Amino acid sequence: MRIIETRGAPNPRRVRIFLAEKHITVPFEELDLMAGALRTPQFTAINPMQRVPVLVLDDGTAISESVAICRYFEEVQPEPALMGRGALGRALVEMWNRRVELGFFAAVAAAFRHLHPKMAHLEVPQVADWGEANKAKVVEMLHILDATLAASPFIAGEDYSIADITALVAIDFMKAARVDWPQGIDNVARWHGEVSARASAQA
Ligand SMILES: N[C@@H](CCC(=O)N[C@@H](CS)C(=O)NCC(=O)O)C(=O)O
Repeated sequence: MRIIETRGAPNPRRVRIFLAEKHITVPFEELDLMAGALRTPQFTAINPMQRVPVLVLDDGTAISESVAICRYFEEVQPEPALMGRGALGRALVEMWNRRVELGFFAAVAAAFRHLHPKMAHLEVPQVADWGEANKAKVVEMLHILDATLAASPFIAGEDYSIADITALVAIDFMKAARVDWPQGIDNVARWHGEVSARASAQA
């Protein structure tokens, strides 16, 4: 088993944090996405989406999509539960992770991909207006997260979950995406300090 990744990229970091929380060790293989290493025929055969991370099992089965990789490890090793407990808990974690991933992480990524000059060769066409529009979506979602975190310690409730991992990685990627930290999100700041202090955040 191995995970193919690019160390500095945000989606692989989601999986590394998830694994660190579960104390699971998996060997990593580094490919440089900025140098075009995901566009080769060899890698395309592993993941036709040409994206990392990819978990490659010993029988050659390739699992891409960060949440699918996390789901695999959650099933293999349920504790500590990072994707909720019971019908209600799992539904709430899924709801929040999808909100954070589709409404927040994707917006940060779009701002980065459509505005950063170093992404011009990978994001074709780069649409600057779309990048700018997504900066506003990032700020909007941060205020939604702030209201949530006013009422609970973690995004999906009482327990740390994959939704916190997705949000942490997205927030930390705001710097590269050149999205400024807005005023008035003190609850997000409190939560960010706490989740950043967990050992897994260094993974
Ligand atoms: N939905 C995928 C997204 C994966 C993704 O976009 N990965 C980025 C790195 S963070 C990538 O491989 N980019 C390569 C490229 O844009 O060519 C997931 O959840 O894993």
